[in-house]
Amino acid sequence: LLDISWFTESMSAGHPVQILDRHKVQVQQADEVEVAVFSVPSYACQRRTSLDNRNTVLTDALSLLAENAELSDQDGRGVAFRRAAAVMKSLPEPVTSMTQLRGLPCLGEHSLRVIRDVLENGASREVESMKQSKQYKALKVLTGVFGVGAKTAARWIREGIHTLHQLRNSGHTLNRAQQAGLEHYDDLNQQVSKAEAEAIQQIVEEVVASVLPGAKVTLTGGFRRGKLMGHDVDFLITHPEEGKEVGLMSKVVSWLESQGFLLYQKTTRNSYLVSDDSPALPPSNMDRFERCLSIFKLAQDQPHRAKQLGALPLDTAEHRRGDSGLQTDQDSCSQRIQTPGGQEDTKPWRAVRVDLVVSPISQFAFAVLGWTGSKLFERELRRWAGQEKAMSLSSHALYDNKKRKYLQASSEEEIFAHLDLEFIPPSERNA
Ligand code: DCT
Ligand code: MG
Repeated sequence: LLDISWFTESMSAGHPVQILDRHKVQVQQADEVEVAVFSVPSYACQRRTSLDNRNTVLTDALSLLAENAELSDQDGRGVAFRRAAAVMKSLPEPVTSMTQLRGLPCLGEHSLRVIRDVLENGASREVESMKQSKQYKALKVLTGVFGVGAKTAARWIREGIHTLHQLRNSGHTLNRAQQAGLEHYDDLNQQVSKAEAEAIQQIVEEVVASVLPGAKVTLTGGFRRGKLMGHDVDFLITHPEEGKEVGLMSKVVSWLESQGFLLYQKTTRNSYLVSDDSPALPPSNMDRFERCLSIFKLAQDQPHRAKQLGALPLDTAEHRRGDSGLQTDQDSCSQRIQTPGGQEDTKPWRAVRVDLVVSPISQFAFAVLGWTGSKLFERELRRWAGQEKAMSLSSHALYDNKKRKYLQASSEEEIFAHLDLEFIPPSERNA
């Protein structure tokens, strides 16, 4: 359970060692001061990481360095800082001294330097000066526009564009996503609450039930891991009968569009085929499902309405529809969400990023595992599968490279078992 060999050899040097729990051992040192020394397994998918982070100052610093590396198109450095931050997130207690970190995995020289600075000075000088840098500020502002990635932002910065005002006046032709991103910039850079996510879930469930009875909607992403806030809302839709889900996305999107719920949407088709002789893995695990990236128009009082709705008995569907404002009649719907007088600050709706994904039931367990996150937890699951088990994991399938066959699973638990991993519930995948 605990790998403390490094520790007993290098540190305890004859002092009594007491195992406290899975991630901590206590050493009685010669001077009688007790220090908790942490021990964690090296892959994030072997660890339980709840939302109760005891080291937020350290993880915020490391996460900012990770973000800056990703925004600067340095993914390798980004992953290294993400891994270091994830190790700190999994620790059961606040770190108070560098000795406690001896032998922990994923802490490179640079991360250790940052941690030391925070422990000794309360903040990392490198992180503080990065936050103030013109380059970082411009990257944050520009990639904050939906549809703008690190490469585009870097190109604009090289042309001297650092602000939204400069972007608007640059004469650049923006694509449809970027135009919507600029238009709804403030809303999309404001966090989405759990109540707002639930309100959108209610709308999505209603439309899915009406176009394909029996289809199931699952809230995935950060909200499934128990987060109270997120940058978007992620849904996975399936039907218990294989094949029934075909054509579902276009019907759902048409309905939402006709009711004025979508400010922007882009749907991509399912292009994944399981072939008999090869794993047929997509280049990324994200892009082979039928998927709709959208910007939802959510009425501001929708969370409140959703709560009221939830309290009503099931047999009042007719009544519910009238009460909730989820009319199937276009006029009444658009009336409800139109801006009276067109004043921005009083607009009774907000824009929210919503991702809809449709999966056939045969791939559902892999899809729900792949879409629950966190991003690092997913990356580590795939790395574990490849490096430790000679398997290829995606959000469609698991392929055993030695046995040369796909391993079937109808639940997340079965996938963890195939991978020889202890099951980690969604609320403990917050790496
Ligand atoms: N995902 C992944 N790899 C990516 C992008 C996403 O594995 N490159 C998975 C993990 C999380 C899930 O998809 C949803 O993605 P996000 O919405 O970006 O993540 P989140 O955890 O839901 O974050 P937030 O709460 O901020 O929305
Ligand atoms: Mg999300």
